[in-house]
Amino acid sequence: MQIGARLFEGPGPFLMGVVNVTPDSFSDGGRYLDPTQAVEQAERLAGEGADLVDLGGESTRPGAAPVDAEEERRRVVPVIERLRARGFRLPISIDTSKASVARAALEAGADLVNDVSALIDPALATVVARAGTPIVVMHSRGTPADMASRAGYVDLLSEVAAELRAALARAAIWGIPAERIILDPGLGFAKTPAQTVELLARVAELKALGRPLLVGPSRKRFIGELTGAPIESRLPGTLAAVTACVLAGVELIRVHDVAAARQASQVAQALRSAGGSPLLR
Ligand code: HH2
Repeated sequence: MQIGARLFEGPGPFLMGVVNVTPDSFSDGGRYLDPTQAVEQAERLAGEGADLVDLGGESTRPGAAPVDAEEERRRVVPVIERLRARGFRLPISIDTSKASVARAALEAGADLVNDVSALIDPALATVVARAGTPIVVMHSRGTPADMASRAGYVDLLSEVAAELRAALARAAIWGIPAERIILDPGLGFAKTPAQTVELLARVAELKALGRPLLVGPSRKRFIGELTGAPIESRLPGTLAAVTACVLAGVELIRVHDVAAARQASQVAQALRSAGGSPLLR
């Protein structure tokens, strides 16, 4: 898939480095709210081996306070403009569910949209369809305010797959061809920690949807539930999850700690190429 000036082809895995330009993101809130710090962090992640970066101006953690579009634009657009002015060479993804933020970010130099709302807004779809960029369509239910109460599934895997398939159908109607869509099971979004573990363990089944997969396990609550580790100490658990993603054939992995994830993914990819993954049999 062409994303910006780069071609993402082959088995990957490609690493998406996270830069949250927010005061309240669950693991790095407040650290990169200042545009200078956000720019430095994006450049640091590029130096660590990120293949693309994901900029977000609104936290999506459960119960996060909504941010209006103007404030979200004010947070992310200057960062994109500065990165492009400085010759930043990686594709930039804009993590937003708001059409006006996506439009402004794409105009400022972003290359793709990361939509954590499972593409429910036709206005956002129209922006992406007109721009002709790729989009990440992530599975979720409801909003960060109510998603925790919507984690009722009879058959988790088939319901997530069916809801992603429905999002692909909406995208087609709204003018976004399947070739431009990356699918994401949405770890932790309208899922309990136990459901998140099941989804990660069975993520290879979602390859039947026929699109590249992106998975975001980084520092998430299921790791804390399994290990008791606080957010700032979840890197080892994150790397175990990154390894599982690579062995399952996931193409893109969204992480905060790119250098460490790069090493884990290189080893996991070597194991996978050597034919040793039972997940693939
Ligand atoms: N997870 C988060 C945010 N955006 N996008 C995709 N496609 N997949 C994910 O799993 C995903 C995502 C949550 O993590 P983070 O950005 O660190 O936190 P916050 O939402 O609090 O800013």
